[in-house]
Amino acid sequence: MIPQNPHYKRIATEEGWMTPELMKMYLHILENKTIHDPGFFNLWGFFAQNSSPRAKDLFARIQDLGERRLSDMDATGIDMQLLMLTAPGVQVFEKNIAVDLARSTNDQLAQTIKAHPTRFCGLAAIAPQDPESAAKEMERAVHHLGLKGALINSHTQGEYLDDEKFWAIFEAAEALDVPIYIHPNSPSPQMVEPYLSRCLDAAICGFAAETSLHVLRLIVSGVFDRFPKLKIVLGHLGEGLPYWHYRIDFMHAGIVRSNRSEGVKPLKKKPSEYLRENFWYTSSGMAWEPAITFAQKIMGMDRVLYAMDYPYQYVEEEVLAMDQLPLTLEEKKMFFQTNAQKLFRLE
Ligand code: 1DF
Ligand code: MN
Repeated sequence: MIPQNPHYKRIATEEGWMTPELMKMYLHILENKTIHDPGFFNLWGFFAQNSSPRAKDLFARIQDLGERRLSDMDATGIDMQLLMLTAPGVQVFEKNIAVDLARSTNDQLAQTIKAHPTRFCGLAAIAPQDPESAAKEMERAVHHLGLKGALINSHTQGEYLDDEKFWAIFEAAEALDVPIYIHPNSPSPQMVEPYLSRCLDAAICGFAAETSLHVLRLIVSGVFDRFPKLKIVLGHLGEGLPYWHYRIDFMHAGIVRSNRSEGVKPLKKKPSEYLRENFWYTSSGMAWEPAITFAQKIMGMDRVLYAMDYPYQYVEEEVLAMDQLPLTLEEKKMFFQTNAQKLFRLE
């Protein structure tokens, strides 16, 4: 049992959940091989079907929105979780099924939050397969369910959001002034192959490769010139991107100058300026002082937020280590509490 911190609330901002109904649907895919997505099979073949203690434990925890989760939060000193439907959410399903499932899971999430409003808040699942419906669902979730933004688990069946057919989603997020959390997914079918045989496709590396690729596609496409107020949240301290700002800026400028690719047009700003102005990073799975300090230095103190990534990363003493970060009390409060309250407009 880790006591609450007297100086700040600890809000964890990338916390996974799913319904038993969704788990059944994943099992159906696994058993009947109804989709082509090797990353999905490797990830959920483990968590849904493996008999190791880690998989069994996760299987139970991820589906619980009641006593077990609350007692786990108490045990690890977490005051509040920002809940998001675990990856890949509804994005692996056929369009109409995904649209319905996003609605029904968002309704269930809203019920959970209503039952424990001081412990839970959440983001809406949306189905990018149907961008217009996704935009409408985001609006419904924010205006009628009290959810704080939307979640997209990187690629949708191998497609990336830099394709303009998806931009109704960004238009809605900008108009509602709510963030979109781009959570990792396994690398798309086009890129996953060499990751598989060494089990590098999931959280060890593939997630960050896939998600950072997605973000760079977005930036280079000019989406932030079209939607300059768009707010994007990334986990895992920005999926490696903070380390790359300098090189991305240098190389992008060269590609533009030499007119090297049809897919690269001049932008109003440098890539790193969008990363600093349109993005927020959470510390999910990266409870590591040098990396957090570096991300804060690159992004600013007000853009790095605490996350645990429950139940995938469930480390009891993690918050105690984070309480010891080399920050002033005011900065620690920003990291654990007020940055999240501002970005997600929590009460
Ligand atoms: C894993 C990690 C799985 C994260 C996740 O969702 C996830 C994992 C399926 O360890 O396989 O959200 N994560 O964000 O690091
Ligand atoms: Mn996660």
